[in-house]
Amino acid sequence: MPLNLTHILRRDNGPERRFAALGFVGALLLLGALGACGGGGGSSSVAVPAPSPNPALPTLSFALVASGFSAPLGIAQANDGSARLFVVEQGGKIIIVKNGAKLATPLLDIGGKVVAGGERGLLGLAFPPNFAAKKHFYVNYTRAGDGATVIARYRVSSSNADAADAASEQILLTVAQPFSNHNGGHLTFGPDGMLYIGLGDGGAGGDPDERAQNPNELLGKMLRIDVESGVTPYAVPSGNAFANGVGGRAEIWALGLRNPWRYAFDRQSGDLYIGDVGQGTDEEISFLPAGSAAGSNLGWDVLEGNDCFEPSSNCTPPANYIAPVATYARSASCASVTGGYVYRGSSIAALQGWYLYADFCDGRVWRMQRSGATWQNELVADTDFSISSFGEDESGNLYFVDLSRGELRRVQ
Ligand SMILES: [Ca+2]
Ligand SMILES: [Ca+2]
Ligand SMILES: [Ca+2]
Repeated sequence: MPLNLTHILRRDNGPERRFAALGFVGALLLLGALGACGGGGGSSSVAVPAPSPNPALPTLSFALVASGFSAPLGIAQANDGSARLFVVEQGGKIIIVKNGAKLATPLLDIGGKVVAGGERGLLGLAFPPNFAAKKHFYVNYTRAGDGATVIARYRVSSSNADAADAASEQILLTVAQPFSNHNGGHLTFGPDGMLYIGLGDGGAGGDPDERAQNPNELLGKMLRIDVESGVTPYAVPSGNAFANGVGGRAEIWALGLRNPWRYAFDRQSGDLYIGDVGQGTDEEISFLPAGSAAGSNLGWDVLEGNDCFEPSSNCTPPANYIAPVATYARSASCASVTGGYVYRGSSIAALQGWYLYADFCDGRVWRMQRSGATWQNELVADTDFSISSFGEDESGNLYFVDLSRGELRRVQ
């Protein structure tokens, strides 16, 4: 990688930028094709600050739960009392982990529908509230053929709780993708029972068609839709930013995202934390407290983190701009934030109420917590894992998957 990579990234020109600016895709491609990024150790050209001397800082360990996954990039749980974890494999399978063991047969295999690789594939999975009665779930995948993002519902088999009916697909939403990268991919239900769909800006670099700030585009947004009301294919909650369709797309909840890679609501407070992958300078975490109104604008691509991006100086933040609560500098070769969860588990007292997040490329793990008007943000581990996603079990204990090693690990 050229030393002036950052400069290239910011200028948004040339094939080097196109490849390197992929953010998460760059990492995935590099991992898949070259093995150059992540998984090889924490030693990189990045200056890693020493962990805080704070004596309350927990010493975390990451226990292996299950291995042998193929490019795992998501973890979900059904909150149905089964204590199962569901690991999303990029190629299209959802693997069940039950009582600490992988089941041989996946919940679902839609490999035939999915184009996988880079930032594409089966990317997201969410179970609705009251899944035990509903017996269906939602996926986000990149469709073979045209590469569009698909949000679909699948039913669990009536005869086997560990199997989905592969023929039950109901497609709720498709979003055309102009480039292969920045597809977002995460799905989660909020405390309001709505499905939150994070979409990246569509791809390339520098949001060339200015989608993230365009309210008439779904790309570069957090969508919020009601998929459980019985309305086909979905209803739009009345509190959305443009719920009546005037001034923008009715599905939009928040604007100005580049490539949200994992976001989560704190199961206790309902606060929303979003990891947004940066372009050339800043990885960032955004925070929307419970009760936030629709229409928050997270800034991209007027801003990247706290820095002006377009224009590169003297930029005017958009209306309803919400600045990130944490940023860190991208390394010269690779950086990609993986947003995590607020820890509500039982085994690590010193992590209680702290939000955990990581960098996919260099394996660093941080915890952060609001302290009055400011945020405490501390490096808690410097690992050699390729943390593609965190997840929580029914009790709030945290896990992550390592994309390159194919492992599910528990934070403890
Ligand atoms: Ca895309
Ligand atoms: Ca742009
Ligand atoms: Ca931002």
